[in-house]
Amino acid sequence: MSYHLIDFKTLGDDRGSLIAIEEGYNAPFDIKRVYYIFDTKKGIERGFHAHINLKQIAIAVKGSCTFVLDNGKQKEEIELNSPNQGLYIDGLIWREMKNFSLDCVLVVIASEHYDESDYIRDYNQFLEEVNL
Ligand code: T46
Repeated sequence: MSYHLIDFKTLGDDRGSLIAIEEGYNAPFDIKRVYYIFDTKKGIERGFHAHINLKQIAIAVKGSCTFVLDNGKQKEEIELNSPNQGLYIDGLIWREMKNFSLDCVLVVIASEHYDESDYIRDYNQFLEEVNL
């Protein structure tokens, strides 16, 4: 279980910018799914779960939001506010998302198809899993 920020190389020219995310290069897993979160209402908080196996990269391609990441021992807040940066999260990290700007578009690239059985949505169960 771990997380870190990834800086994406911007491929730009005088027309503007472009970023490519490619399996095995700047995405350290096989990409099976992409989803995006947008139109998040003012004051809404999301997440409140961990994953058992899923690896993901979250990118605020527009606007900003804050991830609260908890490994069962300590919590850290990371603000995503740039299409040039992705937050890689691997497995058993409890995550909460907050402070969504009204224009935030959060793109998430995932290593597995959607599977509700991979979610741990109970914080005490998460702590038990982390301490196994
Ligand atoms: C995560 C954070 C960053 C699907 O049917 N397919 C999907 O691929 C996803 C991601 C969700 N859903 C359904 C399940 C729920 O009925 O969409 C609804 C909202 O999902 P959820 O409440 O899990 O959304 P968030 O924002 O709390 O969490 C999401 C991801 O689920 C999660 O994996 O790490 O974003």
